Amino acid sequence: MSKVWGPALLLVACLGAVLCDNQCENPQKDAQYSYEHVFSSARDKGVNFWDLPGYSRSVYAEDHALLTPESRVWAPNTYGWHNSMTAHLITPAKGPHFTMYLVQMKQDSKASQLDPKVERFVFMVEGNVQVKHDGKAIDLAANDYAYFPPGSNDTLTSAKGAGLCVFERVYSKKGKPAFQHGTTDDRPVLPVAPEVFVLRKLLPASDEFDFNIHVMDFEPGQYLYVKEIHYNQHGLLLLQGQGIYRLGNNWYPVQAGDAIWMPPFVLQWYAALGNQSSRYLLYKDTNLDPLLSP
Ligand code: UGY
Ligand code: MN
Repeated sequence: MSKVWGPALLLVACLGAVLCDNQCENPQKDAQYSYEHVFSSARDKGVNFWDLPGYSRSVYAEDHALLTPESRVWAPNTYGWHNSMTAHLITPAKGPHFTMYLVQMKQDSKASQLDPKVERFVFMVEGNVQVKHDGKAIDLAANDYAYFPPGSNDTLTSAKGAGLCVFERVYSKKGKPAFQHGTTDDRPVLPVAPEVFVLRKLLPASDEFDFNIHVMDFEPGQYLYVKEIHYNQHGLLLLQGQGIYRLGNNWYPVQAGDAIWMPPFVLQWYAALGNQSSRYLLYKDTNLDPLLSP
């Protein structure tokens, strides 16, 4: 460098430094970039859509619905659930004759007295509740259940909190179904051949009951043999596992926590996938004359 250019360049650099201290700074100089998603191995396994703004797997169509956890709307103390939050997933608003909803009971919470026309089934997902039936206290924990017939005066309280899945409907028969309670895995496994899943029914199959709650277990790779179409209605909660649920001509990837509404005659089929067994809870109306019943 010549003797003239050296000092001149130094002067320009110093001037620049002084001026740009306030005015010429690159506004993005301090921006934090993170490009780890471009080549991350996690991306090869699939994008985690869970928190993507505006994205939901939920679908509410004319002939079926898939209700995934990110679209649950929780309401406080709905219809007499005291100190509790409820998220209704299925109601008669879209045609079903039953409701299916989740309840988060907090500390020192209780359920309402039932409308005398309504029967209620409660499945325990987590936590503890106490039922008082005919003066007797019954403690329920995960996988336990209780059925309250129409006109029941029994109470249901939780001292420390609980998570429940509840099914209710207006009783539609002339019988006198009795209070029931128990533990899912104590119920007998019923024959289903040529199906391969494990089936338990939580209520008696006797004629006075107008619905039942099935618990169905599939090992990964097992699937429904019958691609079912039937007049019965279903409300389903996937308690564990993942797989593909076919509803009409839609094949939905599903995972634990997802709920499904199946009205009469929707084509339905399930295949369990992944590395964990699938278990789902399924409302099904039963013992009803399809000609005379809604
Ligand atoms: O009993 C049922 O209707 C039952 N197999 N349906 C279902 O799993 N979608
Ligand atoms: Mn079915």
